[in-house]
Amino acid sequence: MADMEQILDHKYAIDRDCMTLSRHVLQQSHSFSSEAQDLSALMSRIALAAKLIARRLTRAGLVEDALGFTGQTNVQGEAVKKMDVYANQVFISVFEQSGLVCRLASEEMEEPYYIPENCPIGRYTLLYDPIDGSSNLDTNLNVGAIFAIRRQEGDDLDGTGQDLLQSGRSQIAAGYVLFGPSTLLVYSIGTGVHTFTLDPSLGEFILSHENVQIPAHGPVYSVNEGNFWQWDESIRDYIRYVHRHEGYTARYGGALVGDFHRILNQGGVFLYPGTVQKPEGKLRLLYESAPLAFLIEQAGGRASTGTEEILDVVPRELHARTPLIIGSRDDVSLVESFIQERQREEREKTTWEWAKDER
Ligand code: P6P
Repeated sequence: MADMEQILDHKYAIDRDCMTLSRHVLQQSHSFSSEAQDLSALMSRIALAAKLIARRLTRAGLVEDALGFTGQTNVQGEAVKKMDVYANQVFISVFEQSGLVCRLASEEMEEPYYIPENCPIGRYTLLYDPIDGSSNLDTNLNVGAIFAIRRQEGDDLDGTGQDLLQSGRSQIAAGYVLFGPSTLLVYSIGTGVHTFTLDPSLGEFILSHENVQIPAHGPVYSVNEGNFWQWDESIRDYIRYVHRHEGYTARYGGALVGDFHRILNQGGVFLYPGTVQKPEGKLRLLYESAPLAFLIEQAGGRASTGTEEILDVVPRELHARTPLIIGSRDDVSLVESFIQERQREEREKTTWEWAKDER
């Protein structure tokens, strides 16, 4: 008969493999309320979407019509990849017949998408970027999916999602899927940030890192320096600073989720500032910056436009963009200090010119 020590050894391993996403959400909710049950079911559906997309990605080079462009452009004016369309549909399909999500708002769809049979009982809206970083697809580099869940409040009378134009503080859950060597699902319902790793042999996401906390400072700065010529002088000041001080290292993968995941785990800062061509920046608020800002604050970090907390920004339209500076508390503040210094100098210059004109 096995002795107690052997039984306990098995128990740890079995318990670990039993810490699935749906069980963890209920444990984090400390409740079996209807909302807790809803969140658990929502996360399970997102996990199913992640598995379906991961399965296609791992075989994309072998599957007819999986890679390459569709020849269309999306509402962002970006060329649409076949995988963008596939992943967008996967998220829709996993929520049909769910009774959970009445409406989905996606980077790939100009207007929100309604699932009539889920409305009005469906009490939630899913906002998502189904494949983020799709420029990496054809070279087998990491891509991601980003999601946020908001309660379905108010009436979207004209179907354009005007009721979604609220700050990120109204998110009740957020996360991302990182399709890399492992498929990771990182989420928060406001009780910390937790990482799950897909075990393909089980077909389950299993808890691999609970209560992720970002260091107050880290060595990594992640930005596309090819845009240097397009940046505000204050951002150039920050880049010149890190070029001239020891202890910094540049990492940029061209896909937000992978760059963010590195910062979350190692510390540092990711920046996508406004440019001459895109003064508001490139990244979208509702389904890219706001979900990641929700996560980073839960992990002890910060997310800013440079002058405002991302989670306080109220968008004027569904696909609104914002500049994004996100990561370790001290590193985000350092970038902001260069912006504040330039603003101070500008005010002094204006005052001086005004005084000179008065003389
Ligand atoms: P750039 C991918 O298209 C994306 O939206 C983000 O995933 C990524 O951080 C950014 O754009 C990269 O943009 O201009 O550096 O190629």
